[in-house]
Amino acid sequence: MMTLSLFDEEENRRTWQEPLCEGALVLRGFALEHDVAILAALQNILTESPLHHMVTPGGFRMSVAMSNCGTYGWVTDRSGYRYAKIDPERGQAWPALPELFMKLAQEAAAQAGYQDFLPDACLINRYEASARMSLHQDKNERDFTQPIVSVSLGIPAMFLFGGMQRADKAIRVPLAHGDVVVWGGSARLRYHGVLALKTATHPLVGEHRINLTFRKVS
Ligand code: MD3
Ligand code: FE
Repeated sequence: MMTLSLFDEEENRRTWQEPLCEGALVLRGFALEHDVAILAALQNILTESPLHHMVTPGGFRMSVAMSNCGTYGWVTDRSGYRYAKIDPERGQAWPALPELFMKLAQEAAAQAGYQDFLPDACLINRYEASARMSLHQDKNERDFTQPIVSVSLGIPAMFLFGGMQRADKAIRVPLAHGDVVVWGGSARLRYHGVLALKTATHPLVGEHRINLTFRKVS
């Protein structure tokens, strides 16, 4: 049987690849040609598992609304941060990770040299104006040699990319609709965050920014 990859016809398309540092590769506009399909798939996921402002272990409501798809979902509440197979809001498994999402994440990871990336979690973050994410490390996953792939959609944001310690100076990286970043190698454990978003409107997404992060949790 012949299988056609979504990307076969675009094998030699030009992508503006921007290495941020060792291990971090920015693929400008990588998700652009699939934006409508990604947003349609997202709509279905969010109908099943709605976005929700979770609470940090310290008791603060997050300004970013979140949901997940895939085998595992990232959750936080008063008892801590963790990955869970069950959406605590519904007491049911998270929606499946769509084939289109898997292909996109794998194709991006491959561009950065990760040929066997098989994400089992996709965290969906939705920002509105003034929403932000403070500096943190992603370290609830088992294997830090696995990259994280992030996809930005909607209104732009200023991403903060720091060092191995919270106090290290952070550089600012603008992320726009369609940008994909592969975070591997030594970038994988660097502190990062997102500055408060400015009010803006995107023709497809409206007044929001959506960020998908694909992770191999288990
Ligand atoms: C660098 N999300 O969900 S995506 C997160 O834009 C998160 O919503 C931000 O940080 C957002 O945990 C940033 C870019 C990103 C994601 C994961 C990383 C950068 C990363 C993990 C390690 C290093
Ligand atoms: Fe993060």
